[in-house]
Amino acid sequence: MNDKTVPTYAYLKHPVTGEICVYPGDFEQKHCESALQYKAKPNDVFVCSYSKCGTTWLQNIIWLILHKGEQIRGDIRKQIPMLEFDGDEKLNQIDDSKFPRVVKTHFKLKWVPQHPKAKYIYITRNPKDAMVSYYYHCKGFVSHFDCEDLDFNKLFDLYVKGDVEFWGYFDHVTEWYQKRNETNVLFLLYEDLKVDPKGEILKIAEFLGKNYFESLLVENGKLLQQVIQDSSFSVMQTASAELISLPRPKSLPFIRKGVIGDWNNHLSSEQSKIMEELIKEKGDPSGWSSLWDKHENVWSI
Ligand code: PPS
Repeated sequence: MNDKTVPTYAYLKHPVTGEICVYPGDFEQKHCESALQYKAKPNDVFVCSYSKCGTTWLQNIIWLILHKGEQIRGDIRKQIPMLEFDGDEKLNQIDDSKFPRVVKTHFKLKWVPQHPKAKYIYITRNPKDAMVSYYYHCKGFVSHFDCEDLDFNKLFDLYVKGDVEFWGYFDHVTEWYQKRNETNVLFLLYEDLKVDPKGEILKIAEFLGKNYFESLLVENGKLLQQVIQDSSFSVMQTASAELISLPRPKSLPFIRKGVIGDWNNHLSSEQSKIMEELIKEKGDPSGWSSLWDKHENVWSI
């Protein structure tokens, strides 16, 4: 019988290289193989992240910008498929003749299909908060992880070792951070989006294309205000159950708390220190460890 105090994972194999990718436990080899067949198209927009770093928020913002303020209706995965779960067939069913196809993925960089004209928007978040959010993620998605009695401390140990989905946060961020200056990559912080949604939304629109940027500003920035409002935490939390149709307990909404620093309520001082050492070890060589220096409230207790 599975140990219900830790998440269950599926170890799926790259059909060519034989490398292993860690998926939530209820996924099968066919999902991984289908994902790897997808060929990126020139006008695709990839929303890339490690889990729980603000992906859904970013997806919603991109959608609102591309669709001139028209909201996502129903399950977000129907409009914005997830590469590793929905695969080649579902992605190719999306009609991209009017609007670019938007693709969500948590895959490590080298598994993400590349096209020189496609756009890649990466979002990250401080790993202490991402870990806490991941705890509630696993607790809420019993069908994926089969861990009704999830133990926070055990999950923490797995998280810092990278023994969690998609091989963990730390290498994921390192690889994407090194790619951040390429012209078709935009690298964002969850915390920047929290502090300055207007500035970050304009930055995203500019990256998507001059026409999107300009249309946000016409009529005194009417569309910009609408995008800010419809991607706000309160609006998205109200729509949470509709956006994410996979069942979750009512007490654990997918759009949960949406704050900076919730780790203060969960991590022991020893766990906090372990994270800090890891951030230094993994983030100092490429420089991503200083990403949050401008946000005093991220690390303060
Ligand atoms: S997933 O499952 O990996 O795609 O999750 P992801 O969307 O990356 O991250 C979920 C966390 O993002 C928070 N969230 C938001 N915060 C602020 N504003 C808005 N609009 C918003 N939308 C989603 C969500 O609440 C999760 O964070 P926590 O800390 O658990 O609340």
